Amino acid sequence: MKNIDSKGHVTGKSIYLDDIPTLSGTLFGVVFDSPKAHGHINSVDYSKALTLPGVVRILTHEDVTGENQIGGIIPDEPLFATDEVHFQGQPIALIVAKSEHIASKARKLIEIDITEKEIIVDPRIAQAKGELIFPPRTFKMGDSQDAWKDCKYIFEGKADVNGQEHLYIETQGAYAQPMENGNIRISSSTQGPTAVQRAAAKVLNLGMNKIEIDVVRLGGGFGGKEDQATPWAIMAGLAVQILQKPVKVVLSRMDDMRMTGKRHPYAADYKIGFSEDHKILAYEATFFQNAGAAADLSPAVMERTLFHATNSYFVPNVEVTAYSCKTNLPPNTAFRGFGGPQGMFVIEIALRHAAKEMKVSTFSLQKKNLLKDGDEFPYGQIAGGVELEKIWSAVETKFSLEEQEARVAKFNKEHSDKKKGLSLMPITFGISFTKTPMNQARALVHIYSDGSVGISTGAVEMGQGVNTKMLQIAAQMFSIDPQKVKLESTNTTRVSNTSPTAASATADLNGKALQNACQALVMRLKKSAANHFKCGAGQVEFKDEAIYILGKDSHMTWNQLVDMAFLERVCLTENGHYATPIINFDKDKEKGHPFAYHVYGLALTEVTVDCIRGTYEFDSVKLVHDFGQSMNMSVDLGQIEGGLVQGMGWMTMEEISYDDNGRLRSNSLSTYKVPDIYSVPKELIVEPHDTVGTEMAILKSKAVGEPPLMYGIGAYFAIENAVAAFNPNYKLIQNAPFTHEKVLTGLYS
Ligand code: MTE
Ligand code: LUZ
Ligand code: MOS
Repeated sequence: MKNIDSKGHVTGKSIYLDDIPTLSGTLFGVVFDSPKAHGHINSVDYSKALTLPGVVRILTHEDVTGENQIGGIIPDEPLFATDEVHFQGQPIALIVAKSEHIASKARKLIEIDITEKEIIVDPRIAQAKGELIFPPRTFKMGDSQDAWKDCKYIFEGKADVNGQEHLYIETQGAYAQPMENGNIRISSSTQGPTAVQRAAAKVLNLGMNKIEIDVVRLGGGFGGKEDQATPWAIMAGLAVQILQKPVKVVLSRMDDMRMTGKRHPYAADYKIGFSEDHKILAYEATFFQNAGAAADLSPAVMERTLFHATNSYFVPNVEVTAYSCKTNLPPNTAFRGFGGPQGMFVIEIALRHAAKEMKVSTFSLQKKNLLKDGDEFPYGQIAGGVELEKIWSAVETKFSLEEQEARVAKFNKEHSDKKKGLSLMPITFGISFTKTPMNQARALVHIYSDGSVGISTGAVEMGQGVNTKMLQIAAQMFSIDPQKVKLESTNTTRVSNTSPTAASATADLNGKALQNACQALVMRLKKSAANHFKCGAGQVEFKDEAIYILGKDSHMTWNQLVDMAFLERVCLTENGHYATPIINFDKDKEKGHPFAYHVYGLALTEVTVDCIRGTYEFDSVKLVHDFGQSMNMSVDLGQIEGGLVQGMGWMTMEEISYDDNGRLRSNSLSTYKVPDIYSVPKELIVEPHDTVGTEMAILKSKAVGEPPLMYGIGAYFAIENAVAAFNPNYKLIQNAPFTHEKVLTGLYS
């Protein structure tokens, strides 16, 4: 089954926030934000802006009817700055006008006087000064301090990895409308409708029941709308509450890039020790997470860095500590992989470092230390269904690894101006929200009296194809034509208290809730059929819209059965609930079983570096991925391809740059380079790993949203190997992304 959105997308008929027809009288909001990264606001003069014809009102913290607070995990982030600003781009006011153009013009007329304070942009400096968002955490297994004495080889170093701009095609935005009795309806481009609803209720001093959030789909989220879709929706809601007019707030690209947080940059220290036979005996790391000026999702992101600090390797003695460092940057947030990629990058750096010093191939170190079934993760979960060794041999044989290595070596011998590099990047990614209570979902199913079906879940479609998967599940459960099923928008009045669409777990959680709802309806309808045919409900079967009794076609159709049940006054609506079993995590002990399962895979990357120019092209990425039993291979392949290229962009060309004053220099698409079709590897092969899958995944089809991003880390190491092939004196730079400038430096220093 094809993605149900493909036609709408290519014909331009799919509806995004900005396609919702505006009601007459709609007003438009533009955010006035801080021009300084840290300081005390002495005064703001709105008088000139207010006199501009068409400006209706300028809302500030003084207009907030409830609490001026939007922090989700820690209440440390005001909706509008009061007397202090903590990052450039921090919202101070919302200019509401008759058009966006007028509001933008008015913004230039606002005068602000700020006394600047010390600006910190470096997480190590923040940590040294004790500027932390919350106390550090440590995951520990075995005794690394004691293990150093048993190590034949020990290596220490530093690794840095930059952030990443989400660059969803659809920028942040919301459209709010007044309803009767003070109720407000907000269409929001959010991954977390309930997060928006909860925060809006707090700021507007209303019950959550008075605020309805509706989401049709997003033009991409990638984590950037898990938490950070909230302020714009609340601003629109607040303007509605005060002005009783529909209000739309959609950020321009540059406003979006300046005001919103990104993937967290990390700095790290590591120490790794090996036995004589190259087994990792101990690993220690300290992570300095650049959180920005407020917590946002940083505590959860930091936790996942610790969860994935040993990537796909078994290490008996581990001690990893992370600091969430408060800096004067926009609060950084969720981004595909959610801190996991940063943790994995550091141990891959450590392995590369060790391989260089030990004069062995990185591949041999990686392979020798792969996680096996029954191994314990530093957080206490016992690894199950580990497929890494099988996947490794699959890559060796399916892609003739030795031949490829020989071919690359030959090429490098024969060429002096171009060099090729290879890398292998294994991934192990835990599926579930690491905060156990978030692993629950609900679905609402209506069977209409004509036999058609409408389903609502808490899942938000953002391009990942979750709606297609939901529709497939309902059609399969009822054994009806998918054309008969309609997917409703994600709406808090139909499905409440939802977890955000995140953690790659959306299809699992919402799909299983949907299965439960459908199952209850199937049982009810079977009972009606059994009464009619005077048989047991267990003898009734649904097959291709026909009702079978004891394996024989009864000549009653699905539509007829539904109609009959309706006339019998059977309830044709059901709400399904699902909560992931087994999982748990004890934060005091930092031990538990947080993940329903893990996703495994291995990517083989080949790059050619132009050693005159410092440029590079990716010849191929060939990977073996553990889909379980994919329920929709075309959707899942799309996720692998997109995730991989997004990860490659992060590791190669995407370079977020803030100056020492906290000003974003990479503030538009002319200064922030992202992968395009030419960046895609010339050859891209995705081989599904042959496996049975797990019952914890929906229809045994494992979560696929985030894991493939981490294959992109292989791009960094492939480039590095090519550079090292050119320059025997190459010193490891240990700093991603590996931009062309860094390649040139590496080649000629
Ligand atoms: N794919 C597309 N096309 N657009 C997106 O915004 N977000 C990613 C991933 N794939 C994203 C995407 C992220 S960050 C996550 S967590 C998952 O999709 C969320 O959806 P899922 O839980 O249904 O996999
Ligand atoms: N969001 C979240 C996530 O709140 N918790 C998580 O564990 C998570 N993991 C990945 C992506 N988003
Ligand atoms: Mo994805 S970072 O969980 O939105």
